[in-house]
Parts: sequence; C-alpha cells; structure tokens
Amino acid sequence: MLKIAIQKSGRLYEDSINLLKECGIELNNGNKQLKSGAYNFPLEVYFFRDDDIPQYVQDGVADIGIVGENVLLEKAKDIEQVYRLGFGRCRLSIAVPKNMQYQTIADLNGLKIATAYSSLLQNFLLEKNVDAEIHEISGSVEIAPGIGLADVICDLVSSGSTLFTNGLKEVEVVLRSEAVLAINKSLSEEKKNILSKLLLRINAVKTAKNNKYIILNAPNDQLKNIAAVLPGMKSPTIVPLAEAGWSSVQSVVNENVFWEVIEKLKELGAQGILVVPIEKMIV
Ligand code: PRT
Ligand code: ZN
Repeated sequence: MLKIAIQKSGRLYEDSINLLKECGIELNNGNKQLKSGAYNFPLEVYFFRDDDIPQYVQDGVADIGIVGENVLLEKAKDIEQVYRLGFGRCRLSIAVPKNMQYQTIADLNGLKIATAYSSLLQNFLLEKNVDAEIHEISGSVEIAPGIGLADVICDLVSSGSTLFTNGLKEVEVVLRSEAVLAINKSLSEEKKNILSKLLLRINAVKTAKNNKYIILNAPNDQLKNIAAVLPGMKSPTIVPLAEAGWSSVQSVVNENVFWEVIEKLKELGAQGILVVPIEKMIV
C-alpha cells in the first residue's frame, strides 16, 4: 500500500480528491476519519493539515503528499522530488497600502513586513538586498497594516480581492506556487512501483486537460496547409466526406496554441469546427 497525505479540508481538498477520482481511484471513506482506503488501487489516503504534510512525508508517516509548493518550500524539508499538479495556483506576494508611494523594492528598506512565510520572505529579501524587519503572524495577515502591526504584508494572493478590500496593492511576487506531489526519499521498490502506476494516471489526466480534440471540415485544395497547422499526436486523421471536394480532419491541439490554431484554420477555409474535451491521454 502506498500512503498519500492530502489536506483534510481547505482549498486543496476538493481538487486532490478529484484528481484521484479522475485517476480512477475511489475512496471508501470521506475526510471525517483520519484515513481512508481506496476500492480499486493499493492506496491509503491520510487527511492532515497542510502545514504538517511536508514533515510527515519526510518522516515516512506518508509516502507522498499533495501540498502547496509555498508550504513545502517554507518548511524546507528533505524531500526527494516534487511533481507539479496544475491546481491551487497562487502567488506569495508583498503588498503595501494602496496610497503608499512605491517605486522600487528598495522602498521596503526599514519597513516591518507581516507574514506567515518568514523563511521564504527572508530569502527573497536577502537576494534583493533589502533590509526589512519580518514580523511572523499565522493568520489574517492582510489586516496587519490597518491595525498598526506592520507597515506592509507578504501573503498568498489568487484573485487579489482580499488585498483590494483591505486597501492594499500587490507590488512584488516572491513565489509563484501551485499544488505539488511531494515524495519521500526512501521508498521501497514495491512502493516505487505503485507510485509509477499512479504517476502514469496523473500524467494521462494532466495531459488530457492541456489538450483538446478537434474535428473539422476542410476543402480538399487546402488540406496540405490545414494539416501543416495541426500537428496531432502523429499527424492529423483525414477522411473524405460524401460531399465532393471536402474532407473531415481530426486532430489533437494543445491548449497553449489553441486559439492561434483555430484562427489559422478559419483563414484556410475550415468549417464546422467541433472541439471535444479529452478524458485521458496516454502518449
Ligand atoms: O487547515 P489547513 O492548515 O490545512 O489549511 P490552511 O488554512 O492553512 O490553507 P488553505 O486551505 O487556505 O490553503 C491551502 C493552500 O491553497 C495554500 O497553501 C496554497 O498553496 C493554496 N492557495 C491557493 C491559497 C490561495 N490560493 C489563497 N488565495 N491559499 C490561501 N489563499 C488565501 C490567502 O491567504 C488570502 O487570505 O486567500 C486569500 C487571498 O485570496 P484572493 O482570491 O482574495 O486573492
Ligand atoms: Zn495550513
């Protein structure tokens, strides 16, 4: 059995459970208990506070864990490997009162910065040659300037609305973070084996999310040009249509270039473009 730690409740809980579900792994129990087995995969799921996950993975209480990179790096544990999961995206940023005249990072010199991420912040300030005082607090960091506890803050931001409602503006990004898979350094061969099966599934889910399947009708005289903008897995599939002079073209397109490709296809006379989500993609 491979033991995985996930957040008991909070921002990463749903996405972690969904990822397992998309990998075809269903749990026996929910997070009301400390742990849950899985019906159809040799996995045991432990529910912990996110802050504890790096330590537990280092100590082998869990073999792997899903945790924000921000937490993992702040705790700086001795953990073998991390694997980015594509959810829980946020930034650890420095924010200042919105009416402060902020021009460069040197403006932070001599100020007091409230944060729950003192280690990451300290490294950042050192690297940028800034001499500021770090005031560590664990929650409600955004209210610190308003109550005179600090001049500025360093906290996680996603939409930015918390900063806005507290009269703060983001001025420096310390770290861009997302949920990652943390892996214990000394897994047995048997556990490594289960992990590689899990990673194959996670990869298939992630790759599928980054790609779309598209089906379109193309005039035969443009087939060469259309095929050239559609790489596909090997090359696009082309099937003649009943209507003379037209073919059906099918291909896989990466999300990063999706709209660019669609625009080119339209210019080349493609019609009836269907875009279909892919559930799994094993390359
Ligand atoms: O109970 P436990 O200790 O397990 O949970 P927690 O309260 O410490 O963590 P939780 O659930 O809030 O966050 C878990 C992880 O989600 C974090 O470590 C990040 O990796 C990730 N994440 C992604 C975020 C955010 N986005 C986020 N916006 N974590 C926190 N926030 C908070 C932020 O601190 C601020 O208060 O949301 C507020 C800002 O959000 P916006 O949208 O207003 O900018
Ligand atoms: Zn926490």
